Amino acid sequence: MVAALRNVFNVSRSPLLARTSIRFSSTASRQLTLKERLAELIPTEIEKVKAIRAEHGKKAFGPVTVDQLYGGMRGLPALIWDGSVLDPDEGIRFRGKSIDECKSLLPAAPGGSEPLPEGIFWLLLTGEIPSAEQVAELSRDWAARAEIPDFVKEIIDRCPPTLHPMSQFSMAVTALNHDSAFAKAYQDGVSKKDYWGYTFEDSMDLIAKLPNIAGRIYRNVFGDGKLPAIDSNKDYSANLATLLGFGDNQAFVELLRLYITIHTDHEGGNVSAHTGKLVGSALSDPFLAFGASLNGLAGPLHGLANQEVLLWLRKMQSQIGENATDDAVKSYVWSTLKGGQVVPGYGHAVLRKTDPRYTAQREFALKNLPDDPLFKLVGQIYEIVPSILLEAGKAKNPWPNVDAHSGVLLTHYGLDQMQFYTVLFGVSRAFGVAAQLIWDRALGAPLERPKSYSSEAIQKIFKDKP
Ligand code: HAX
Repeated sequence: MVAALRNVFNVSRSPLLARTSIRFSSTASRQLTLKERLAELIPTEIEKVKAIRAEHGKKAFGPVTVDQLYGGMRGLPALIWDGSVLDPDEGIRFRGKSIDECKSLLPAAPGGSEPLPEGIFWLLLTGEIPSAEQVAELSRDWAARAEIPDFVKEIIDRCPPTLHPMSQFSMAVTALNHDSAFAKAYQDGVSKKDYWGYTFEDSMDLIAKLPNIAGRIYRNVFGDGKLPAIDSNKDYSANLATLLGFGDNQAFVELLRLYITIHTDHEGGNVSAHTGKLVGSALSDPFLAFGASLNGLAGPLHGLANQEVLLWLRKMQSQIGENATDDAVKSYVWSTLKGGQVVPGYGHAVLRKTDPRYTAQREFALKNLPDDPLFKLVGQIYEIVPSILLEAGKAKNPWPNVDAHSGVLLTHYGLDQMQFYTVLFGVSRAFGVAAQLIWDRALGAPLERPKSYSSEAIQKIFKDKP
């Protein structure tokens, strides 16, 4: 305890902490800020990793097959990330906690019941459940950092409305690198052991500025370009909802809290998380690293699938009508597969059961919009698609993933511009990528550089070997 307090005191005098909104206080009752708590945890974690490497570092971790080299590295053990772990059958656990446990343990807003995303960021970083006060302080801190530079506003305003919102989003996030604390500190010759503190500051700025960026893109492309101000008394999701024009709808605000929480992280190997980690390993700052993540998230096999699901559903409705029979839906699904396309929102590279993020959204829908026609269609499709995918015989997982459901909920509340859906996924994914970047810098993660082989080399290596 004494050591911990001494640690807090030392950290509070660091210039890095000068930018956090809680200052060191002599009152014993003040709770630690996220950065102070991290500063306490990092030395122990460094020792833990050292010990693991000393004991197990030279041990083999299972075979690698040639199929894995050609097959998108599926299942290849290659990364360490403690924030979340994905079990093929059970789905995601954030620091060991299931979505249901997060929903019951993480603080909710006064009068609300969904978890505040501020809480899952704390959990991802520390493995601990924050108090309501600590979460409220994060809301205030993010609101205080939310303003974006004028030149970033200009970049967004100059984009043609026909440019996909994800391209605008990635451009604006990349441009934030102009003010990166990490990039500046690196140029100034900062020591490696201090990297994490600057990465933390950039990550906090990144997350804080995303509502203003996302809101501006939304209002420019789909509205009149006018944006309300961030309210320093509101939580992150309430502010984002206000910027999008839905701040008065409490059910929508609650949906956003749940949405962001469950989309934050999905272990380390998915395209957006891994891209952020990879680019960050070159000591690119969090804005550059997360800009790259967004470009991966914008692909239709990853985050763009939520847009694709809605487009697919709308096309289905236009072809077979709104209250189509099961048989009509079945033949539409088959026509998708026979056309050489995927059924968006179904299948997964790791999961082998229904995605619990799908289930969490379904539970929200059952509570808040049980009679919504599109929700009913999603339920009807759930009864039909898995057996067709099984019969088609290719997909290893015939069950729905997170993207099969999210667009329907957003549409219900009037956010029916499906090209924007992946931007909301991107806002959420920043939490997981940022947490990973902070820990990577704290633990001194090296440059990522796996080995690639030519096909000729594979043939030579296995020549004469059965
Ligand atoms: N519809 C049709 N075919 C599918 C399919 C689907 N939903 N899911 C997989 N398949 C096919 C694959 O295209 C592949 O075909 P080929 O052998 O011809 O290449 C075959 O089944 C084997 O694929 P798999 O091993 O089961 O799946 P992968 O790990 O290769 O890919 C994907 C996982 C998520 C990309 C895949 O299931 C897919 O394309 N799903 C539809 C798109 C989607 O919903 N993406 C979002 C995933 C969740 C996510 O990341 N959200 O951000």
